Amino acid sequence: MGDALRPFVPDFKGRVESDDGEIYLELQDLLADFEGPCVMDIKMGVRTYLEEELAKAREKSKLRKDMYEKMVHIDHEEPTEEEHRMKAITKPRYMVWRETISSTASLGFRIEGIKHGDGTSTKDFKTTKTKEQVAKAVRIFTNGYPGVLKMYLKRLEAILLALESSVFFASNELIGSSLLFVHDNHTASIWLIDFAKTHPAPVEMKLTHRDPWQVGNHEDGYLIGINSLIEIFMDLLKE
Ligand code: 4IP
Ligand code: ADP
Ligand code: MN
Repeated sequence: MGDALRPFVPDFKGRVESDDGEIYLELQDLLADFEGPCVMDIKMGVRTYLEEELAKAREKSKLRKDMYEKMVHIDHEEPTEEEHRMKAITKPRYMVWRETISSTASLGFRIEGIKHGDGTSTKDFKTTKTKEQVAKAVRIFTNGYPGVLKMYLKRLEAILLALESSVFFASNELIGSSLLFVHDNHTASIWLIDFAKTHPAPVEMKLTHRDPWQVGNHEDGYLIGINSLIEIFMDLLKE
């Protein structure tokens, strides 16, 4: 709450303890001021798993049947003969594959889900990979809401500036974190959410959030994603 990113994250209201003793963080409801909000969750970064998950998988590879099932559901040809025999794959194997069939690996972000103003929603973006495919989804998301593309672009540019001056961002690795896009007939905004897999990088390690990831450098490619999004929104505005 003391960082340059404060205007771009939900307000932290405090900790609450439920009756069963579980501790929760109470956050501002970002949808509260919207009427019939349209919502898009975009997962940021070129990598979606922690380095420690990779290290664990290398030590003792736990085989995941559920991830094999999710893989063959999209592409039955993807598993190797051995993976087909075991009917299971490791988590990093699944996560890396998901990154490459979507825009994560190439553009530094991917669309996770969209909810429209009428309440209908879709998470069918697993193979949305190219700039043109992303632009098409954003066109549908914003169709019928004049002015929101421009508001989104302005907000993205403000987020980029804040990230570049944020002490928190410079020293933390953001994995699996999202940008939440919300608009209605009156206004549009974007917030940073989901810091479940955000961790301080080793001390003295300043992250660029742009350099390619190599095991050990903790780079996440967050700013690659911001730049790609800015380019896509600029192109859409020119149409
Ligand atoms: C999911 O894959 C997402 O990547 C989840 O990330 C991830 O949870 C899941 O791992 C993985 O199965 P699909 O989106 O293809 O279903 P998120 O929670 O950010 O959506 P983690 O815990 O890595 O964030 P498992 O291990 O929870 O199944
Ligand atoms: P996870 O991915 O672990 O389920 P997230 O923090 O990404 O958790 O939240 C999941 C979804 O909940 C988001 O895509 C968004 O739609 C909604 N959400 C999260 N935080 C807020 C918030 N502060 N206000 C309104 N909606 C939120
Ligand atoms: Mn999330």
